[in-house]
Amino acid sequence: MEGVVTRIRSVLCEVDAEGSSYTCTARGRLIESDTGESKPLAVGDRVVFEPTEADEGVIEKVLPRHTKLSRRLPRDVHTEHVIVANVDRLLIVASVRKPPLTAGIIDRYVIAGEAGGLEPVICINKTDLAEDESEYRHVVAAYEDLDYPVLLTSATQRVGLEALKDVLRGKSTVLAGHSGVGKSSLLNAIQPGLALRTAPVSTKGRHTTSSVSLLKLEIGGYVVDTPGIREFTLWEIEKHEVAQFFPRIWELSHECRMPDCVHTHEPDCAVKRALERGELSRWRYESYLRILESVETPEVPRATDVEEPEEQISRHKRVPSRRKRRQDLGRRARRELAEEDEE
Ligand SMILES: Nc1nc2c(ncn2[C@@H]2O[C@H](COP(=O)(O)OP(=O)(O)OP(=O)(O)O)[C@@H](O)[C@H]2O)c(=O)[nH]1
Ligand SMILES: [Mg+2]
Ligand SMILES: [Zn+2]
Repeated sequence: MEGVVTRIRSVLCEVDAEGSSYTCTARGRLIESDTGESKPLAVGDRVVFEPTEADEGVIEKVLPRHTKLSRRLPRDVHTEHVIVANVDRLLIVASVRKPPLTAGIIDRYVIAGEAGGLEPVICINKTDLAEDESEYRHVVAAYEDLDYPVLLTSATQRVGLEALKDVLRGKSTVLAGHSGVGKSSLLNAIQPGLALRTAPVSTKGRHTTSSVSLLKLEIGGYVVDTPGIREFTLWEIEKHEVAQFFPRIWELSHECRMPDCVHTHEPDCAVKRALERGELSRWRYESYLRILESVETPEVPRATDVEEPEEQISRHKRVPSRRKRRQDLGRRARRELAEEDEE
């Protein structure tokens, strides 16, 4: 049968196929792989599986992905972590305050989205906490200038939800952004039946959503809720490629003297010249510099975001034999689902 992975927990995947949900294990090589991916299976993957019981099965293979949102694992430059596969849009959620609005993370996600074939949309939530619009106006203007749609929402005051629905309707969309910005709250606001867990950002560094999951929307379409990720480091982007994601800088770069100019210290650089003449926004140039730097050095993690998704399958963890896993499967699945319900 063919289905879609909706959630991954430890060595178990939930797969939706023909209107039913199956709890599946995967063939060994799909769990421990040498493909340079930390976890060859991701939520959103289309898979071929063999049903073994009424609601259980074994995943045989993963079909090719048409999009992916990836990051580089912290402390391991050679390992790609695919957060989600095959979704159309990336809704980058930030908040006006609590946590404060920063452009760095938005830029990073915009680039990861573009690189993985997803359409980025920016959502600035918690507008109710702003004293006035000037707190976020510059951010809205900057991304609208780049032709990215920007939504302004308040999940608690129910502001901007119709526009949000228009973005989500009939598409598959992944929500990403720091812990506590209100990703799960926004989804609950447009579909209360989802009943996703939400909580104030705690000082103990706890995040609320603990695993990535694919959910069906009543208005049509799918959404993927994700936990805030501590270190979102870009995967497979080289320094000289960064400018391609900043259209104005890219345009100017053709006039730089050095063919591999990264516009920081090189002589006769058209980008720096435009900056001095006020023809390029300093704010965008600073974003560019931050991304350039982050391509080599990971961003400073926020205490509240998860270090590793909890369901992460470690490459070094010993994988039990298939027979043992099958034996454990039914019992574990039932226990984990029961625990989930309690949350
Ligand atoms: N004032 C205000 N608070 C909000 C708004 N949206 C969410 N919150 C609050 O912000 C806190 C965090 O919201 P969550 O929805 O759990 O945030 P999240 O982005 O899902 O966080 P993680 O799951 O940890 O990544 C909760 O206490 C929400 O009630 C908003 O629009 N305005
Ligand atoms: Mg959440
Ligand atoms: Zn240059």
